[in-house]
Amino acid sequence: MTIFRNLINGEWIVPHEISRNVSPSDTNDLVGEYARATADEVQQAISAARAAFPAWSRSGIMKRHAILKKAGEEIMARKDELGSVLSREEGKTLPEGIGETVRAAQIFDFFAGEALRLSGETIPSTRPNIGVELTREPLGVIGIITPWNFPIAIPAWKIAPALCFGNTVVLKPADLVPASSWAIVDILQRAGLPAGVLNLVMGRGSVVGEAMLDSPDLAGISFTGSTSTGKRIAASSVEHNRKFQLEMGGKNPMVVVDDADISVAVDAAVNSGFFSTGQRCTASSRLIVTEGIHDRFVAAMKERMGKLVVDHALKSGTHIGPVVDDRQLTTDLDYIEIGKREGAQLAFGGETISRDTPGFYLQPTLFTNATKEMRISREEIFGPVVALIRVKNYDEALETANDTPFGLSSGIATTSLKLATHFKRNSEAGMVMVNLPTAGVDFHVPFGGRKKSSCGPREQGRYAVEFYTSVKTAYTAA
Ligand code: UN1
Repeated sequence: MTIFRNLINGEWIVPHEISRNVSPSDTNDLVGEYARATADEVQQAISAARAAFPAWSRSGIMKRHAILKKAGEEIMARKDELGSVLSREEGKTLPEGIGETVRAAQIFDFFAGEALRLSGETIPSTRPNIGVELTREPLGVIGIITPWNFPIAIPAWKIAPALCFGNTVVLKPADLVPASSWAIVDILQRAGLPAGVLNLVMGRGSVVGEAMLDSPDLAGISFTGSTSTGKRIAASSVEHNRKFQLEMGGKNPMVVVDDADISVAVDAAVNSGFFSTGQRCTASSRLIVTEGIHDRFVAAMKERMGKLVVDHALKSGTHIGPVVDDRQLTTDLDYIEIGKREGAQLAFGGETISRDTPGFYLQPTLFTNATKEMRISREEIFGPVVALIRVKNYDEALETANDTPFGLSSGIATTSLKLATHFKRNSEAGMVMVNLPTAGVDFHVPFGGRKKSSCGPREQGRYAVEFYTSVKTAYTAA
């Protein structure tokens, strides 16, 4: 079997260590064998990216535009194949895998355009006969560390803007899902990137991630993943005076008030609670429901949940694929036990299921009668496990929605313009959705949260320029 290698300075490197990329839908299905980088190789990758930076940063916008555009076109042309590899390695359903691949292609297309739209400002000085110019320049080498739950979209939305604005990159994808990152690196390399501009160091966080954090030569790190790793990245970045951008956990509330359209509310709650197996930092893991609609909403949720098919990610008709691996399944099951012990009522699910293939299948799970103090209402589980909290009225719902250390996204189901407007203004989240799932965002607008969810400038859309460039203020006496 081919071993997929790391890319350093334009060379595919013979590996010292290998990881087996196994499908969570079928643990007998080996997606591929992938290299694991050593700390030394990480240093070589960073040095290569440093050496490539001066020429790449001056390569001109047309070259960067052309490479990103070409890469986006190839990803789009191969969406079915890449989407299927993604679904095999991560476990989300095939339509979800293909959808995510299309999103990655659109992101490359968007940033191909952004390369051409980079602009600055000229401003009169406070002193006569002096001009002030503001320009944006790339930072240098960017370290990119990505999670397992969006194996192609998240690498795309970090790599594309980094390259677009003239930075060079060292990419470390999650050890669980290297195939999608390997594919985009291969595509970008063939699209014409000079050696060293983009380097791939697949492997373990404890080796590869740590070596990146310890390096004084990274000008910035963009990270999506757990809160604990995010804190480590922040601490090491302060030490090295390096820019950082962190997207971490969520415990996103979906408020359902008495006047909600019940089918809209159930659609939004089921989608954002259980699709992608609940493994999205934007998932609605708390449903906050007012008294007048509570019983009808719970009954409608249970009915819908009964129709959800949990099965192999590639099977047609599957709504929910497996949990990503045995460790995450253990975490989910531990939280289900915690919920029961805390006194919440298990209204649906809670059990693992067996299917034709050996995989990590778990029923979508709903707890009712949860309180806002319970751990299942406060801690991010990252699985298809949702806690429903009953409240008296909208005011209590808003207060409960905001009573969380996190602040990524939030949602409300209502037919009232007044409540929708009030919620949009007063929700303490970076992204607010009205009559929509809290997950499943557009690729061309800013993404990010508040409180413990995020740190640093927003990702995506035009706002991505904030992280990936530094502003220069130049004064000229005329
Ligand atoms: C989405 O909801 O469409 O890790 C994207 C995550 C987020 C991405 C969510 N950074 O789940």
